[in-house]
Amino acid sequence: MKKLRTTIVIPTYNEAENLPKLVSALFSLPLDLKLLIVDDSSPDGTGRLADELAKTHPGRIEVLHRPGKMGLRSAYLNGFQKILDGDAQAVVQMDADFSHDPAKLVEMSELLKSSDVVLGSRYVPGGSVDQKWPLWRKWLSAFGNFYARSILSLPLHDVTTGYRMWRAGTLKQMPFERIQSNGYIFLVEMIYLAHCLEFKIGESPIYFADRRFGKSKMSFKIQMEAAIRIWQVLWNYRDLRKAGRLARL
Ligand SMILES: Nc1nc2c(ncn2[C@@H]2O[C@H](COP(=O)(O)OP(=O)(O)OP(=O)(O)O)[C@@H](O)[C@H]2O)c(=O)[nH]1
Ligand SMILES: [Mg+2]
Repeated sequence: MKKLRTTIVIPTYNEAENLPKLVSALFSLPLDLKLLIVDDSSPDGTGRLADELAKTHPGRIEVLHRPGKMGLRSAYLNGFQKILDGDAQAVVQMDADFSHDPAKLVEMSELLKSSDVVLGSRYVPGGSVDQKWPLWRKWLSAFGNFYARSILSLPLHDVTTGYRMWRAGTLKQMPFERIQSNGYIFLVEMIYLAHCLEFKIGESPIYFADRRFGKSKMSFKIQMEAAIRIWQVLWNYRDLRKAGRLARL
């Protein structure tokens, strides 16, 4: 079976210690992979490192340099815009800090054969989070998920995971201009939009490891903000819920 031409979008902010190791772990996989690194002028020099890696892997790594820290939402939307004109058949969203195990991409590619998008899920049987994760973080992640999927009536288990594999054709049908929220909620909003447009969403179990190197950017404030914004997402797509697929025409 011919391998899917897959491009991985990796947003980076201060991931100099992780990036070289992540690149070699990815290119050692039995998959047809290209990488697009979206770096926001990381003070630790991740951008320069990415350029060097691109030189050593000609045609397989591209780097998008952005002037300053602009958040996850625009990092991914800028990345998608750049990729979707190309010949990628599948597009992956993944963090650079080894929280997402590269080896899982093989299983996710398998499930993508019968799905429009596959989530790397911590909350399906076989999925789990790092035991070393502080209790507040475990609790917040599990509750945040329960909260989001209940309010949005999403028949899924892990709606905040940042590890996803999309069919390029599915992403091309997503009205990105309607997506407003940033950070965590951006991830929830994207999968909610895919659900409202009736795309087939699969969940593949993953083990979410705590960040290997570098400082955590997670905070209680970010989570509280997310809890409030969920209602806005519900309101923003009320038309799609009503009209279902028709709304896309
Ligand atoms: N380009 C870009 N990348 C970002 C930005 N914020 C985070 N990232 C990257 O997005 C990915 C996810 O961010 P993380 O900091 O790992 O978020 P997290 O997993 O919720 O929290 P920690 O791992 O505990 O910090 C990582 O690869 C980050 O380097 C940003 O503003 N711009
Ligand atoms: Mg992380």
